[in-house]
Amino acid sequence: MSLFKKFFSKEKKETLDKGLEKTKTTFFSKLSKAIAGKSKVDDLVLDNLEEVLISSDVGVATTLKIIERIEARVLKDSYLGTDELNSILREEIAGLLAEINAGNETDFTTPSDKKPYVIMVVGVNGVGKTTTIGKLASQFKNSGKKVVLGAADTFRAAAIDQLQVWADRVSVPMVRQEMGSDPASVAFDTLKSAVAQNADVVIIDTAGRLHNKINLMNELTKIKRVMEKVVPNAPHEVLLVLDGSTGQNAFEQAKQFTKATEVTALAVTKLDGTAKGGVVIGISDQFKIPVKYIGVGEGIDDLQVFNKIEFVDSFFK
Ligand SMILES: Nc1nc2c(ncn2[C@@H]2O[C@H](COP(=O)(O)OP(=O)(O)OP(=O)(O)O)[C@@H](O)[C@H]2O)c(=O)[nH]1
Ligand SMILES: [Mg+2]
Repeated sequence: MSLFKKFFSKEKKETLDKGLEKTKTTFFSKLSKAIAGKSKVDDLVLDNLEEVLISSDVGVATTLKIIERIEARVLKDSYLGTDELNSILREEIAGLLAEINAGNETDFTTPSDKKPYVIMVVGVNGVGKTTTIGKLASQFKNSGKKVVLGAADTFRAAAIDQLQVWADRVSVPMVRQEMGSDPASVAFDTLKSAVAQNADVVIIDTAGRLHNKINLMNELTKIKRVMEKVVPNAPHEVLLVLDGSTGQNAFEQAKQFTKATEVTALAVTKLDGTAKGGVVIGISDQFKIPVKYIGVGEGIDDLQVFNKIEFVDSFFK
């Protein structure tokens, strides 16, 4: 590994540590209350631990899995001290995530055999789609990729301008039309332009809010269909953005979206400033769709490729 890369890994780690600070402080203070006055991991401690995990937005199903694993260890070892609980939890959570066939990447990359690689970004309003696109564009550009953005959220004029601000900031071209124009037509133009420019990556912003949910899903389907006409198999990635600070709500959105449209990757944003960061563990465990990115701040560099080992390391540091 080059020195340069090491330097950035360290930066990445610091950003992640800082981003997860609130989640960690809250979690470990609850945990210490849960084991106060107890030296042995017994049923009561396990009950309390279950409550701590659930209230930390890890999700019921994933919490039960973790508790079962610890229960099995208690049975096997017959005595487990509460002073070991931290490291046991760490091992069990790491073990659970290790079984998932995702979260192994560390760098921002796109497959070079798909050119342009088309990413369509979806999610309900306010979750951080446009911001995530800006951050992604910056990362891809830094890694030498030619990026084109498409402003297919034509529902609000401000949405187009907001993406334009990011495009200017990152210095990448953006394709836009008037507010109210057909989003599928914007997507079509964007792909045409990307092909003409020999671009490597296209990222398409979409509306999070329409008159109703059915309209929204129909629109997403239409955008997808039109893109395929320009680039076969596009979009290669449908990235669902979830607001991590909404905890269980993020789970619900993931369920609803994945039912209605084909989602291939997840981004969980706003993990900074929330105590609900445990949601990433639950979402990783419960959805077959991989968590690919996490948002840990509003800044341009505050998007990270989700890596489960780094995440657990930072959580239990
Ligand atoms: N703290 C923090 N804020 C974030 C993060 N990601 C996005 N935001 C903020 O969340 C707010 C909404 O982000 P947008 O990118 O506009 O969300 P959107 O999904 O495009 O919203 P609509 O266009 O209304 O559908 C903005 O104020 C962002 O700065 C993050 O990782 N951390
Ligand atoms: Mg937006």
